[in-house]
Amino acid sequence: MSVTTLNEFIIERQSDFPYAKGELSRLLTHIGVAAKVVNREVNKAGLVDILGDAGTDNVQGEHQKKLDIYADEKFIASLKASGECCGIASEEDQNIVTFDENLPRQGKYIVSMDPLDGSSNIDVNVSIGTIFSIFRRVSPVGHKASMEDFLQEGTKQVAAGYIIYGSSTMMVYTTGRGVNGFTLDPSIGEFCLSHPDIITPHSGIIYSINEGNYIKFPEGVKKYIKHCQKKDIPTGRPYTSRYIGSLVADFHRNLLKGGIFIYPKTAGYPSGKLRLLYECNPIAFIIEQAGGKATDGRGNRIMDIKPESLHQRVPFYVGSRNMLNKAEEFMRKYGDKEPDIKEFQ
Ligand code: AHM
Ligand code: MG
Repeated sequence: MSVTTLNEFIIERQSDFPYAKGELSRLLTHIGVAAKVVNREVNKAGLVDILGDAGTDNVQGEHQKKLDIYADEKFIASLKASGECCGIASEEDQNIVTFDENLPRQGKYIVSMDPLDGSSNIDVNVSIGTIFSIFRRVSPVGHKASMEDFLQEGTKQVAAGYIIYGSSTMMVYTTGRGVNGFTLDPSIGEFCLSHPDIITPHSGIIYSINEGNYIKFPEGVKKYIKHCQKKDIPTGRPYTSRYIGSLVADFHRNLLKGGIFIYPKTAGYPSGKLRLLYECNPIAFIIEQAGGKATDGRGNRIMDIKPESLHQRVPFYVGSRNMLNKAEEFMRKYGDKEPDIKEFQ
């Protein structure tokens, strides 16, 4: 049986891009290497003293776990070493990371990433992930990366993907020519092509949303949830509710099985919780390449939103096309205004 490793696949696909010089390929390969290093630590999280709070807060004011910091450092080091990446935006860093050395400044790409997403799940052995989004820089090569490199619309992404550290570890990515998934074979230490040309079902039977926030949701979302729960045998309803609380894991399941994931705006999170640059845009690129859809629930395509700041949040509706269309119909009909936070204080 022949196996295609991630590195072989990346090189094979390089010729998809007529003027490619292997730079993006090198960048992707370095992401794969960092993923393996992080995977090793995630796997032994329960064994070593790396588990637990680092005692610092990240820019969102959320508590950082030690593994978040470890993953952040490893991905930054690997991207820098690739020589192809001139700057990084990370959930864990307030400002963009730029480099003084000549080699990375010659890099033509920038990367936005969430090095370890779903980190509240680390110490309970639940799947977590890394999410990344790659753009060509717009600032001149040879200089430091600038903010405008990062504030590009998602439509300009040249590649995006995620790594899921789950019951097995996988890397799923797109360069705009479909979506492919690779499973890490721990015995040889290689990501092997296991899910070629992923297409998400047009309809599904899974809805994923944090229903603990129900009373804080806009009316349209409440009504859509009730729609999902209502019996209607021809359409497969009632749908089943699945919510891990780890975006990569919730999305990965829905991508393969069909479903909808929603993190709407809520009283308390008037722009939603998830971050446009390094959570929503890369996931949106993947779902569109797999035949699905990603919007803000108001008919605006996520990848068309012009980012205004590095850690910008956006309401996020992503998944199977038919389910997205139905959810948006409810939003139009019943409204997307979140209740006033004062009601809950
Ligand atoms: P994080 O980046 O701090 O880990 O937060 C993002 C996570 C996502 O993985 C997940 O979809 C969401 O937060 C869950 O939020 P909630 O616990 O509010 O449902
Ligand atoms: Mg995150």
